[in-house]
Amino acid sequence: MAHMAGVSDEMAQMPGFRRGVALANNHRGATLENSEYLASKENVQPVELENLKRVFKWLDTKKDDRLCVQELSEALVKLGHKTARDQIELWIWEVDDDLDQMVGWEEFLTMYQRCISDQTGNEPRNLFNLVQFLMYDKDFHGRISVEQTLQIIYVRHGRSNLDEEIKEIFGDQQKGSDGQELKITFSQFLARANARLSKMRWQKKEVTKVAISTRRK
Ligand SMILES: [Ca+2]
Repeated sequence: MAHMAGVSDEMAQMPGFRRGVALANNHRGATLENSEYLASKENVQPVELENLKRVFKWLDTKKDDRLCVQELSEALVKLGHKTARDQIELWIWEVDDDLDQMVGWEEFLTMYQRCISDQTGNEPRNLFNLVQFLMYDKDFHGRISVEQTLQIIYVRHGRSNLDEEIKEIFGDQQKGSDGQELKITFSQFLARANARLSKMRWQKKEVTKVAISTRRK
C-alpha cells in the first residue's frame, strides 16, 4: 500500500483500510464518497484503540471474541436501555461483513472507523452509539460526565471543536440543578445522537440541492 500522510503501517493494516468487502457487495449502506474518504484519511488514535479494546472485552461476556445478540442485549439492560431482540439483530447485521450474525473484533473496529469518518450521516450508527457511550463510561456505571469524555473527544476532534462536541452531547447546561456535574444515561445520550444525525442528514441534502442547482446554471 502506498504511504499516506499521517497513517502508520500499523494503521494501514487495520480492517477499515483493507476493505475486504467490495463496495458492490457492501450491504451496509456506506456511500462511495465515504469509502474514498476512509481509504485516504481515516485513522484511529491510540487512546481510541485502547478504549475500543476495553469496550469489546466488556461486551464479550462469553469470551469468544465475538459479540452476539444476547451479549448486546444484556449490556443494554445494564445501561437501563432494554432493546428488542429484532432491533439488536439489525444493529449486528449492519456491521456483520462475514454474516455470522455476530460482531468480531475486525468488524467492530471497521464499524468504528467508518462511523468516525462518515460526513454524510448515512453510515449505520446504532452499534457505534452504544460503543461510543461505553468508551466514555470508563467504569461502566451507566452514566457519563463531561470530564469522562474529554480525553477521547480531544484526540478525535481537537481543541478547537472540543466545546462544540461537548455541547452536542450534553446540551447547553453542563451542571445539574444542584450545581453538581451533569451526568447523562445512555438513553439520554442516544436521544441527542439521533437528533444530531437527523440534522446532519438534512444539512447534507441541502448542500446537495445547492450543488445541483448551481450546476444547472
Ligand atoms: Ca461477523
